[in-house]
Amino acid sequence: MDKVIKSANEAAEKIIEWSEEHKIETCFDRAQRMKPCPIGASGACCKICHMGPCRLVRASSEEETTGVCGATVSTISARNLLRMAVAGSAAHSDHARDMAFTLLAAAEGEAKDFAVKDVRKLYRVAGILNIEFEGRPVNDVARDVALKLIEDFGRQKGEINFIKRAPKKTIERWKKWGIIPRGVDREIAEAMHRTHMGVDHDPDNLLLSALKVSLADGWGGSMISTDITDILFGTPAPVRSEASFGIFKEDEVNLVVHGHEPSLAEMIVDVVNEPEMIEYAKSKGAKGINLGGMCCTANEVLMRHGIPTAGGFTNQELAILTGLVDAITVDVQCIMPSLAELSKKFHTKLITTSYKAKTPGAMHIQYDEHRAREIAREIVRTAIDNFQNRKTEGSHISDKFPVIAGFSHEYIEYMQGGRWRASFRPLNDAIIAGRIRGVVGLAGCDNPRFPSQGLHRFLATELIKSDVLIVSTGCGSAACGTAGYLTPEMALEHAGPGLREVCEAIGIPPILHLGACVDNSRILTIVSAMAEEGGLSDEIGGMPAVGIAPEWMSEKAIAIGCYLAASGVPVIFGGDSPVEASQEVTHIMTEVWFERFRGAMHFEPDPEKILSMTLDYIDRAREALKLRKYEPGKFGAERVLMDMSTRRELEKAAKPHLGIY
Ligand code: SF4
Ligand code: MSK
Repeated sequence: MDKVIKSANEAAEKIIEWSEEHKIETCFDRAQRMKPCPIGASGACCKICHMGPCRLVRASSEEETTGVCGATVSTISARNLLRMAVAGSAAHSDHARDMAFTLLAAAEGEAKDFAVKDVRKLYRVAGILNIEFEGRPVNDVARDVALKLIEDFGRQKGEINFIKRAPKKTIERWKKWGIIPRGVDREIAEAMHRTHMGVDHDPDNLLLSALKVSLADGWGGSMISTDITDILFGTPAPVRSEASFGIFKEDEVNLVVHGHEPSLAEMIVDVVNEPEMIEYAKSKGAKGINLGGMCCTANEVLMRHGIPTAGGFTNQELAILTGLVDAITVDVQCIMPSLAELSKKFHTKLITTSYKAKTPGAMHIQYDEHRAREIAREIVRTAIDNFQNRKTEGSHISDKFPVIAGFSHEYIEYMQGGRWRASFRPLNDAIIAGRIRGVVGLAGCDNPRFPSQGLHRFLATELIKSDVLIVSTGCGSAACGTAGYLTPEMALEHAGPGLREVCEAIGIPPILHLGACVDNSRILTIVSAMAEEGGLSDEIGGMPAVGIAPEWMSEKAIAIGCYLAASGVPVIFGGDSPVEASQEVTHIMTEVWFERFRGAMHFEPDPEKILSMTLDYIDRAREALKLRKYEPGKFGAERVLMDMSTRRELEKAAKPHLGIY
């Protein structure tokens, strides 16, 4: 029998083989054993009341089956999708709320370990919120920004503040279809009400609600989180680091930060560099303290500090299987409960830190932003104390790859013209000229139901070959990083001729790492800036841009897909469709949404088809915009991009975080 490839990541595959030899179970084994229920998987199962669960399996092709209450399969699958969008929006937005309260506590002097790091970004956001900032103390501005954004979560009427960052035409479409969100809390509550038994039965209406709640996430929750994180911890600018399991060191204390909320992780970055802490590690026989990241907390500290990443979602168990992790500290989201039992098989301490996210069998150290440094020190000491318990067993892997990360909206703007001419003009011009065919957001999770990370790798390689610039986030970035794709050399070796020229001129990789999954909001502001710059579409819809989540698994991915689709970006998800049971729902999410918003949400299990659909969307958008037909190696005239040395000459004074935009 042919060997089943469980991960396309060679280092991950070696660890999986080691786990099989040692009879230690991972998500890859469970994914093989636990086949999805075909009724639930296609969206045809309803369990929202106790007359059910109702499984809408047709007795024959003519017969329309309904639930006990009479709900059709279209109602049920739309309702299920809406509930996924609600949960995803809640997760991102609750994370954002914690960030807003941390900013408030820092501004009021209550969280003494934190302070505003990027004053320029604070002023930029204050300007958007119509908050006076000139001549005022930084903390006063920060407090007003925090309070105004906190208000947005519970806004009962009107519009959330950041909606106005979208192009006018995009907003008009939202107005026409009644999906401009109020506060995300209200939209979540209303959507849960609508999906309660016996309320909203109209699939189209339910799906509009999915768009509305997701817009509250994208332009509210997630965007708030991204902006506040930049304000507090610095707006990312390119940093060099490393990715994969080889980041762990045999002779140092290995501590991993995992999850999504970066404030504790930020403090841990600080604490592991304290001389007393390093001395303490040495007193326990280690040469030092090695901090690594996992999933999106990794992306946050990679983007801002160059902390290496062990990879994305499906790498979390495998990190423990190396036997080298002395402690793994987790905050919220995408944390496998299996880590508790697995870590007991090694010496690893699993430390939960949020009252919202506990796991039986884990050690709990409650995080509190008012005592951040003290708690971070306790965690780091716990890891150090555990170093001596390290056993020699484990699948030690030395593979690691260089990565360049840190492409914020602001840096992308800066890299195209420097401090004084920062703009999106060169990118638009390169697209107009056909040097860049289009832009793809390659995002979303990695998933053990595929040879994990393989779809990300396949699409990344094929798209850049076709001169498509990729912006990546979340575990999509991790999949690319652990494959060695996040380097400028990737452009030289694999990119098509036009994209290669652009990357060479600016000195960037063809895949730009934008951050965590919450930072998909950066895609919204980037495409809005492209629309504002002119020469392409005057709204987000109609841009030669597509979103892909080839290995998605999380409800957050559904919320992201919905807010991108509502904003005008066609999105293609990999794997089987969770609304497959209803042709009507599928039709609404693809054709009807495209007609109304110029965005859509497809589910397509065949990777080759994902690729051809993506290129087709891009080429059709180019045609509609009357841009020259894309032909590899043939470009029209465009402005000359400034190369790195010219730009450096021009702005020797520009400093990361304070001077890049
Ligand atoms: Fe069944 Fe209707 Fe209850 Fe859903 S709401 S479980 S379809 S009876
Ligand atoms: S961590 S939501 S597996 S991207 Fe953001 Fe990765 Fe998906 Fe979680």
